[in-house]
Amino acid sequence: MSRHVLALSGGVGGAKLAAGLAAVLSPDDLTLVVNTGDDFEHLGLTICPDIDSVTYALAGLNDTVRGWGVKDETWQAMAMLRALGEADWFNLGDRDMGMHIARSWRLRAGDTLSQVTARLTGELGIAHAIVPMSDAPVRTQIGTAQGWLDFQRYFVAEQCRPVATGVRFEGASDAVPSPAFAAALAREDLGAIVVCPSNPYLSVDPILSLDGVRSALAGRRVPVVAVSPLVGGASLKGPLGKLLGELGRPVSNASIADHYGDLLDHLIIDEADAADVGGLRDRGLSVTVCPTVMCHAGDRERLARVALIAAGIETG
Ligand code: FO1
Repeated sequence: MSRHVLALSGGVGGAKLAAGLAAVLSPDDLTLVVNTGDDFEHLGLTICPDIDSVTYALAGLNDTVRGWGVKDETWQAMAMLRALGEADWFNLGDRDMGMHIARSWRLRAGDTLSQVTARLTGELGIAHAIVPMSDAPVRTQIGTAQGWLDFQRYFVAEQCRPVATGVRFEGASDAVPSPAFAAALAREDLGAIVVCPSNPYLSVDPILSLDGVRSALAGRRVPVVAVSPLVGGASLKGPLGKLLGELGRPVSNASIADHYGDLLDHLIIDEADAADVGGLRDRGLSVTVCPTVMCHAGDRERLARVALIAAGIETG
């Protein structure tokens, strides 16, 4: 039976649905492919913010108030770095720092990002496959009046203030999907693709930009279901609304649907945007309207079940 689910996720919002999918699907039935376009080298460490967000969410370690990093975090290493005059624009908690140290030395010892991620998620007791989109470096950059800014420079250091004139994914066209991503794309029992409620331009596009991914997804002819990251015509968190405006597109579910284009079969939108249904159906899309804000584990699981029902996957 075709019941394997391939989910594409970015960080914070995507990680919540990823955790919901992991709660309702067995490890055999789910591959979580995570954006690595936000990754960067900082203070000698390789930081993979979206892999971290998904990992911490599945391990129950995520800080739900801050939205990123580890809960009950302390900041002693950061205070010492500051005292030593090192860069302090990017905050690394003590426990989080352990993750970056473990990842960085293993990468330097020659393991691939896939191998390191499998090891570290396993050590945290996660049975589901969290896989980087690629083992090759891909770097999201935002075009601004100051030139192209690396993603974390734009997002954290500049707080998304510069007007965006474009987005590019350095290295994507030469980067192939990671082995586990490629294997999931080729699985005989692939039943559905779920696009988590991550920023389509900044978090999902890097995945779709990898060599051969768009055509492989389209070629599978399985339902592609996306959860819109918009709620009430605005982004819940992050720069999506601002970015859409700056790129000359309306902040609406129509823009999300247009962006994914033919790839998408079904869009799940928030009940606050129920008025969008007619326009989306006129584009030939199936639409589900439901609450999409995920505050608690129950919300995440409920939305995961809605996405799986839309994709025709039984969850028992
Ligand atoms: N986001 C911030 O807004 N400020 C930070 O200082 C920051 C540090 C950080 C450290 C590790 C990590 O895994 C994520 C971190 N994030 C921080 C979040 C991250 O910049 C973004 O949420 C993602 O890149 C967007 O998905």
